[in-house]
Amino acid sequence: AAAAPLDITLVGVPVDCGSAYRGCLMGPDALRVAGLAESLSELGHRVSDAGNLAPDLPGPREHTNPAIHDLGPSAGWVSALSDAAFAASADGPPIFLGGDHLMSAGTVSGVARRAGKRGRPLFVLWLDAHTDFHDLNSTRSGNLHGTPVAYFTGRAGFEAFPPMPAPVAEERVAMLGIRSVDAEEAARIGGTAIAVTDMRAIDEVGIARPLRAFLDRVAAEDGDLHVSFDVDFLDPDIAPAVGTTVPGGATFREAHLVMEMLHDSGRVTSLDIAELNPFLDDRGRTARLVVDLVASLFGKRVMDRPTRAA
Ligand code: HAR
Ligand code: MN
Ligand code: MN
Ligand code: MN
Repeated sequence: AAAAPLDITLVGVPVDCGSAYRGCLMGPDALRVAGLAESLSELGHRVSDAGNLAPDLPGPREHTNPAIHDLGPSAGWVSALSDAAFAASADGPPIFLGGDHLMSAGTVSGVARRAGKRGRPLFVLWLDAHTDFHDLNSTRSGNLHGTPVAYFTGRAGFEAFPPMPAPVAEERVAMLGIRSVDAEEAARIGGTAIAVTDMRAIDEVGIARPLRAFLDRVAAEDGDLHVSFDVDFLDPDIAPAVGTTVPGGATFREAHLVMEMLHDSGRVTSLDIAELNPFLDDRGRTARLVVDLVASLFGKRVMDRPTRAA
């Protein structure tokens, strides 16, 4: 069956100051070149490309944690993204084309305001090798893409960022694919209500069961659902274009199954694509895989894939 047509807005977020590896600023254009808009249009959706966003003026640049770099520009991105995400989510689902994962501090800020305006609870599905649960005091790398989940769940330690307007409740956050967690993050996330499904759990019970449980909770509360897809969720053998590869990630079929189940849920109201670094790609294969996965999320079926025809 054809997917119900949606009004999808693409928002380019060429941020790469949250990462130690330069290159994520080319992510939005790589996704465009790989045919993102065309593949969504082919599914019957109305797609508009809002172009690339620019950061607001830098915020404070000094912090007592000497490891932190690019604090001012990072705060400027969060501020600009919060407004842009709120605006872009008015009529249909926005897709935010990153950009490193710092982007999600801003996108979730904006879509949380949108959900609040609709009178719905916001849920966040975090697809990532990493928990990104540092605050500005705990990060040892100083790479602020390791902090967005702590920020948008309203934890302390983000005085240099714009205030999170409507913090997401911990019990409405689920993570899938986790396999690299720093000690400070592990100690703190264990004391929260965030549902962390690591790769061992996926090995043991499969990826569908924890996702189904989470989607049932979104439906039970009639929630909005933001999906934050870090490309390093995928195994580096199939998705080499990320700076922080971690072996043992989601397979091609696990990733498509997640996207297909998300589509079937009918719940997804916004999407981030984070950490794609085209400078590290192998003739565009990671970008093309990501475009295919996004198509699955927006209604493309594996059985429709021409390469699968018998
Ligand atoms: N935990 C590590 C740090 O804080 C790495 C986290 C960031 N890496 C990512 N985000 N790609 O998911 O430096
Ligand atoms: Mn602004
Ligand atoms: Mn991440
Ligand atoms: Mn990651």
